[in-house]
Amino acid sequence: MQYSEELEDKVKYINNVIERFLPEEKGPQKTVIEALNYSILAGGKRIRPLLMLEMYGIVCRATGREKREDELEPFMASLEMIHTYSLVHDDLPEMDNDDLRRGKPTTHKKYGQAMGVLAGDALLNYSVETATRALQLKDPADDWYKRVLTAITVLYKKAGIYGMIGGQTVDVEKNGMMVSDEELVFVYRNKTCELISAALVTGAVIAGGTGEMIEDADRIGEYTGLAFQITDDILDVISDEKTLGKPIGSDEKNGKTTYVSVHGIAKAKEKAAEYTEKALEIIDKYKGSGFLRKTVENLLDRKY
Ligand code: GRG
Repeated sequence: MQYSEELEDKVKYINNVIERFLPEEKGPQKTVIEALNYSILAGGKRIRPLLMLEMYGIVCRATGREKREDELEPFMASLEMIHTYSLVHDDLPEMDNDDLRRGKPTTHKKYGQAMGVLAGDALLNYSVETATRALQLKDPADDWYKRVLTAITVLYKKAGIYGMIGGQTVDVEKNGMMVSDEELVFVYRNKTCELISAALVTGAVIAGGTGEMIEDADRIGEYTGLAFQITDDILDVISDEKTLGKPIGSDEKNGKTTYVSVHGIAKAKEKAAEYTEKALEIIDKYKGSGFLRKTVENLLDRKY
């Protein structure tokens, strides 16, 4: 099968998983559930669940553990909920104040600001409710509870103050200021890389990977995340609103220092390629990692 067909099948499968875990739109709280479902079903590349799925398969192969994708499903859905909440809150007037996301009106534009805040909160809370459903999947007798609790610890640490929220805090506080290279890397590592690492590490943990495999997953995430964020900075300058599904020039509008504003497009492309190469070096240690390799390579040439 061609890479693009395989990708399409996998994204279709991931979308189906996400839909299965979403709450029913009923009850007096129906509006917030509608806003939650609207935000997560608005589209998106589903990169994080895809990376999780690939790392899970690679580590199952390396450890000889039977591949049972159903054990990963609550985590794929949960991580996409965390990611979506971060986008919903990032778009709020108090943050980036954007009207368009994934080609559709942002959640607060469609449902109002209060529902925008609540839908983000609901997504984060529901992500925990979703991840903990994994506990019901298997008998606790084997090491299943240990793997699930380790994965949950990884997910929420990397999404929290020592991860994504920490990076976003510095990003918000430094808005409109020149920042040093060191501060910029801190923001990128935390705001972007930690959630990408969370995907890969969760896949490795649920597959019962060794310490070395989990460490490798974390490093692949860090390098892929740095390349991903620099590419995001480039697209914010060179793409267009229709392709990107969100307004371009948002970094400049918000007075943000980015790798592109400091070093220019050519150097940014070089740096993103360099980080991608570092991720590929680790990926190539593993048998059956061809699809992950191609995915990480393709992120460099993505158009949105
Ligand atoms: C509000 C706590 C909080 C955090 C916000 C994720 C984030 C932190 C801000 C969004 C803006 C931004 C540039 C984030 C960096 C990560 C990134 C490039 C997100 C976009 O991810 P994609 O391209 O989006 O995977 P889709 O729509 O494809 O899922």
